[in-house]
Amino acid sequence: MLKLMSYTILVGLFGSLPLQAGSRHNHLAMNTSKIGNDHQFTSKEHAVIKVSVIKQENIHEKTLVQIKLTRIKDDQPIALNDLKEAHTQKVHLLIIDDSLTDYHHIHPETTNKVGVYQFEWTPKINGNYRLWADLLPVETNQQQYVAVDLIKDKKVAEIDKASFMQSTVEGYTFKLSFENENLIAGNPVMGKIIVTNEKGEPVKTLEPVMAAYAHIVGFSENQQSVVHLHPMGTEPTKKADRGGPELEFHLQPMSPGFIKLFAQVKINGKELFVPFGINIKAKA
Ligand SMILES: [Cu+2]
Repeated sequence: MLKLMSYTILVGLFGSLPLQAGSRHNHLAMNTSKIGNDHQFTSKEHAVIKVSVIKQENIHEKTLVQIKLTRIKDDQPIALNDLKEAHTQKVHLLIIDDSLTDYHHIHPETTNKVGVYQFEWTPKINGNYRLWADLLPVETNQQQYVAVDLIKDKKVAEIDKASFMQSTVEGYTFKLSFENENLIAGNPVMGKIIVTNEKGEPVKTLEPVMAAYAHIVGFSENQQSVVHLHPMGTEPTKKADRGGPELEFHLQPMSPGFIKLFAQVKINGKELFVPFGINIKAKA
């Protein structure tokens, strides 16, 4: 069976598995400092772009946000030409509230100012929110994640740290399992999500979302790291391609604690965000 790996990189929290030939996307992590020189990893030291929020304005129910991407070393604005496309987009924004329940994946648009990008969104919770920019700078060709607080004036929320391995969204059930029941910091593990419909039948009609059958994003409880990974196996290349019912992926959590995972999938033309909660134990 052909296994193209799609990968992970988490900084701090997650690490990456040894790379297989054919890995096509590096996803990022933050916060890594001691993970080594594997080119799949990125870390704060390797980050060359920073993000700042320059404007937030309420327009009816929505909030218009403008962010600025600048080069860390000389403060020069980052234009689209300075970024490579990763999964069909040059700028992925991952936004999460501090209870880790309201996740948004947004692609901002350019504005007439170089380096300034904007989007509209509506937070579902009256809480604090952090924005992670997931970028692939031309300069380094290494994916990097940088974070900025979007909303920070609210009372700090509690995180429900209970593990949950099954979620039902829009009538579809998603069951998460790992080859080892105990998830240990530092140990790579193979995970699997199985999708079934209301009748319990396997769902084989996962549609491509940004050139993958799923985008699995994980946030650590301390809000210091993020992971963005994709299922292994052949990725969709055209609109009519379909995947499922199994999505297999590798995860290597680097730190103990709670991680909230969201699988973003598309079924019947509708994008679903499927939450899971996992707890990572410290290495004995
Ligand atoms: Cu993705």
